[in-house]
Amino acid sequence: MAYTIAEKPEEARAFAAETDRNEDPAKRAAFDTKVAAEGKIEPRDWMPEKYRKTLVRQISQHAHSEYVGMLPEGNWVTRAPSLRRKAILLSKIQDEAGHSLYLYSAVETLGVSRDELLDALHEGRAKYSSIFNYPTLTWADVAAIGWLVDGAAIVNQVSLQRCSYGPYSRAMVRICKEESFHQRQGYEAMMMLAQGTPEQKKMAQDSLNRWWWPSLMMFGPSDKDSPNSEQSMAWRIKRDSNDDLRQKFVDMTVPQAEYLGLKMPDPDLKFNEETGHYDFGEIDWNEFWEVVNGNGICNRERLQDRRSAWDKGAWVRDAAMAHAEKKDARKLAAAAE
Ligand code: FAQ
Repeated sequence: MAYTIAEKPEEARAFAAETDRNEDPAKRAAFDTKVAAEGKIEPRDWMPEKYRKTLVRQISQHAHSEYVGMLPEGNWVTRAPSLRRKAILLSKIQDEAGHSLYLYSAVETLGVSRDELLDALHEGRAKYSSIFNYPTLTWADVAAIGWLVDGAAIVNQVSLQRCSYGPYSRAMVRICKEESFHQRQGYEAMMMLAQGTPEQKKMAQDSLNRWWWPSLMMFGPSDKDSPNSEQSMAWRIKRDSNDDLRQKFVDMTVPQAEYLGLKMPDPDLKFNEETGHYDFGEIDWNEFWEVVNGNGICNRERLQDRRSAWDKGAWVRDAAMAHAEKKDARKLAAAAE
């Protein structure tokens, strides 16, 4: 169902008309032309209010995902099996924090402050990716997150590098480079387990069994049930549909599992010679919506941990502000001399 403004101009115009009836038609036309010509919309450019709101929604959810996404892996920093693994894990988690910062900055360019965004998250009003509400029970889960979760994130984010909003698209370019390292270290860690002792191989298989379906859910609801896709694709915020990206991820990952000698937990998974893609079983959408709506295994714990980290970090923020104010005052005094 993937289409673009150029292919479906009437639909794109219908969305546009809905956006804001009071908007200036000349500005609107310039915006549409720029988007259709693959130009980037920048923070100071005029944009329809609905376009701005859609970006705030998606980029903030993405930022929160990176921010909450540190927690499941953070659970294993003190128990990593070697110093090398610990160093890799620490640096990966630090990268995820960095990703959330680039993304919060991208949302700030749309006129929403970081404090507002974090308040919404801490008060349970904001969404973040369902995947981070699953527990990390064994070390193999850290490997599975790198391989599958970062793998799924890359498929989605490579596509978002072509997003029509400049700051988001540029953040994606840098994030993808880092995620690609994350995915490779996860696959390598999984390979060590899959080629290890029978217990290690069992641990790797158990981890794949638990993370496979939630990873497929990361791509969001099926296209037919995705209320935002049509408009976001018309505006070139999203460049590929949820189902198309999910299929891409399945096609890419199944051979990787075969190479590891692991079995995908899906009896319906089968290569379709006609389509050239893997057919796969039905996703449990009931589980997906339960997790999205706050009832996953770890939703409450994740929010509690974020709130607690925020409260414990208050003195650091206060100290940084006091230092910045002192520096500014010194600069002012020096300028007045
Ligand atoms: N979880 O109409 P659509 C990472 C919501 S980063 C929770 O299809 P849309 C790095 C959706 O927000 C992972 N909610 O929505 C890492 C919407 O709710 P709303 C995050 C979900 O926006 C790795 C409603 O359902 N990546 O992993 C989910 O067009 C390892 C209807 O859905 C991004 O955020 C879900 N899985 O498409 C970090 C990528 N799916 O707002 C640490 C950017 C859907 O209407 C360790 N985002 N919903 O109330 C996107 O590409 C899109 O926003 C989608 C959803 C594809 C996620």
